[in-house]
Amino acid sequence: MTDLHKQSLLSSLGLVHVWSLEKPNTMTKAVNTSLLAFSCLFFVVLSLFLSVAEPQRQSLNGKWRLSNTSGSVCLPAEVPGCVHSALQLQGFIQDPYFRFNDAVYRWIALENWTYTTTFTVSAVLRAKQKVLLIFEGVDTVAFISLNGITIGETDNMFCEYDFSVRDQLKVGDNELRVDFRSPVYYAAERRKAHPYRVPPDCPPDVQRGECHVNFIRKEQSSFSWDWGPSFPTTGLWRGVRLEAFDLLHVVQVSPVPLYNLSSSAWSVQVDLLVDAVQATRSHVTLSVPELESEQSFPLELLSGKTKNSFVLHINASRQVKLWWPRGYGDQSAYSLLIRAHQDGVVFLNTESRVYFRTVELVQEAIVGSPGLSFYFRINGKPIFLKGSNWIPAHAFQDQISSAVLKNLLQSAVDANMNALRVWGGGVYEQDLFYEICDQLGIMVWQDLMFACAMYPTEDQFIHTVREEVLQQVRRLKSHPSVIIWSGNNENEAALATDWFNIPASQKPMYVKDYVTLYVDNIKKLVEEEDQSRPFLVSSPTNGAESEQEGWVAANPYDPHYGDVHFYSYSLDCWDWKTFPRARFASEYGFQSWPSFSTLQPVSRRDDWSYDSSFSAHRQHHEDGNQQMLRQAAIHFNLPNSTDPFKLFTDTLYITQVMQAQCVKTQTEFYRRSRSEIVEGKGHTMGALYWQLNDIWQAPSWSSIEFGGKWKLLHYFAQSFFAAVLPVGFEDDDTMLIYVVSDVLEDLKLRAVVTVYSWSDLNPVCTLRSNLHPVSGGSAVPVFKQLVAALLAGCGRCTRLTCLLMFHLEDEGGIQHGPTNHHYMCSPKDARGLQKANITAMVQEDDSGFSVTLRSSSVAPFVWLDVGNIPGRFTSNGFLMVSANRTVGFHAWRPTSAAELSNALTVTSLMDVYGAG
Ligand code: BMA
Repeated sequence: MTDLHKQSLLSSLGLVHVWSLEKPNTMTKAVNTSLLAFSCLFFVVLSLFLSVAEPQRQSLNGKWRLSNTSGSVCLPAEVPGCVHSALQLQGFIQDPYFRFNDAVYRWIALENWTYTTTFTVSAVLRAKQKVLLIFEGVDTVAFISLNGITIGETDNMFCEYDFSVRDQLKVGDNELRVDFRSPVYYAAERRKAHPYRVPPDCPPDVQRGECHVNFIRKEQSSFSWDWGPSFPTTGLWRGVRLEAFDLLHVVQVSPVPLYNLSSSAWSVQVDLLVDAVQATRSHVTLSVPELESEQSFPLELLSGKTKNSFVLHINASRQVKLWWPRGYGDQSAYSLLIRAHQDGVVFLNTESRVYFRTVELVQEAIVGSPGLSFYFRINGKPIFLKGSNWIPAHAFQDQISSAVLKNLLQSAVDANMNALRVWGGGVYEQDLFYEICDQLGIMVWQDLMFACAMYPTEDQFIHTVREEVLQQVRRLKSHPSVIIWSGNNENEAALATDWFNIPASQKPMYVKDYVTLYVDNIKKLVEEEDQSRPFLVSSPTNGAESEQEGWVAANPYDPHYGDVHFYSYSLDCWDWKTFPRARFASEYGFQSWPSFSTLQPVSRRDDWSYDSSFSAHRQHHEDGNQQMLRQAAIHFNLPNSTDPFKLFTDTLYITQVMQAQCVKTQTEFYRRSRSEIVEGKGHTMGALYWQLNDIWQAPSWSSIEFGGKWKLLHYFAQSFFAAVLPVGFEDDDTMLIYVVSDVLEDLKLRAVVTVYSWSDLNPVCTLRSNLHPVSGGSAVPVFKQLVAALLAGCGRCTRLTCLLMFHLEDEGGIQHGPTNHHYMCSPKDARGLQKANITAMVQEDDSGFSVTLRSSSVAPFVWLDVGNIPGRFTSNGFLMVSANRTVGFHAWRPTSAAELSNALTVTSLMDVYGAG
């Protein structure tokens, strides 16, 4: 074995030590046995050496002990985990999501809790020069002691903590103890100690939550939100481990791509964060072998943590494959190798992934419009962001499995989304979330975790926030999916539009605090750490214009600038004129109820009515349940069954129908506004509706129910986010159809409009527009006709009797994009619309399950439901204008045609109104 072999063996093991062994003497035949003996000796020495030299990692995850202060509750608890999960798992409490248990179990967050574990340390580990005790996530305020000696405190759920504990460790058994303070009492105390009010003090009563969450750095929605319960968690929510080493420990490697426009050259900035036992000067070699790029740099380590930054220039003669958002190209990645050596001996050997892509947030003047543009250019291409907003997938983070994450993110791309905003009231998501987004090409708008509140700016708070931001930016900046940092959710708007009744005389003080936190600290820090993507101070904001106005614009919702959040529950959502023609719509939405199969496991029979105290309890948005019905009643007859259970499930259905149609109308309006300026407004380049997922089983703005079931809205999103989409709408008395194209190539398309009567499955007439050129990435009108002329030309049609179906075709008659529809009246006024008799047959063949439907008449909003059998249909909630239609079903667990058939119900609009 040569020195080289020894080195590569060690380096392949990730070892990091200078070492030497005598070279074997020249061998002769006569010493075959001694060679064998030597080899054995060599491996003994080597393994001895390995055991001494090898850095050691010891996980402290697994079963710990948990107790409250009084000692009245003692139980085993899993780490990572939280108190609620442990109590539930050990049978101390029922499912916290069941009925009113959020209120019943309020006491849990008012207690102080202690986690303890005993672990054994080996002599080898104890002999290391340095041992770090690392907590990957502590939720939240705690004292930590090891063998009775206090080693540190924590106050931020979003920070990783490490403590140097070699001297406190014993060979043999050690006791580690984490004493948590009640987050609710801690927050209240901090408020009391603060010289002035930092609003809001408490959430609205309807949220049934806890107060002063803005005084504690933990998931802000854990004290309740308008879609979520109050479960202020406590626990070790990420892993705990020991890292023992003699030379150094690599804390983090963060490569980010940089592109030099003038020289058209790529480089990779690599930050290497290392914890070293002693100061060392050496060299590090960075390479991207696939791009034949390699460079060496001096490496200087101090004792303790040092960040070294290097810029590796990529060989200009090699073609770099880019990372593209979904729909625009591949998500290419490269391996980056990092090796450090001294005197020819490798002592650091690690690998990371690097992706090449550029992001620009373009805010520039637009001809014919006051204000500034606001759109993302990725790899030089303007890209319309289509998607939604992400909230925590569970109140108890430890219960979010990788399968749940994968399923939700896959559901996002299956609905043709290319972007998600990780909303600022939740958590910085786990690594896996961003890894999946990288792979799927989902662009992430990453908020920092501040939402709907003012925040304190005292030293201790700023200090912990700075550490949080530094750590999170370093952790996430290598992900190409993250395309923007945004400082907070709605805090500029809250201040500008006075959500909290701040007296005018005090406003400057709050503005000063705002600027201190988000601009002077956070923005500065993020920009120092990461030059590879833009930073926006808030969402919504006027962006560059807000900056001009001292970071708090007079109207952060101004559609001429930045992004907009827009909610209106009382105006008719079918009327696109009620929506602001924003540059970028980062939030808008409507509530709906989840389906019965999602509610059933957390409710009882007496809860199954829209007026039950359960239905009121789960609704955390003031007047939400009535708001949904009022919006639905604008266009639909509300369910009127005399059977109370049917009335309940029909009502759940009608809220979903309302939500889907509202969000469809609004999203289509944004998408068709991408190329136009109308009355100075337009060039909309983003539509992210509120919200993708749910935290529990309750009414909310989500398109996916807790558990993963798609609501009607999510099926609609599949169509309204299609790359090529026909959008139909009326402007005064004119019917228009636009082609919205997100594809890069130019197309030539015509609209084909088929007029149907509500009373007949046979079309009344078909109209075809001329072929129109449609440039890649544009929205253009291709069909325009006065409604009266259109109806008259179609013989027996009136607004009340007919509806339009339309799609796009190219020269060769090939359809591009989905078929869409336009109602000329509210379905409740439609003449001739009958109750459809729909039969369904489930079959299984090689390609999976299919359901063949037969309808006796035109049926709007045909909804297939297989109860609690997890999976999704290929389409659902559709308008049926033909007698037959077949849809597929992707099951997420093994099932059978018989099981599906038994569970299947089919509902369409007219089933919920009428006798019975
Ligand atoms: C927005 C979000 C959330 C909220 C949603 C619905 O303001 O940022 O705070 O849940 O509206 O009200």
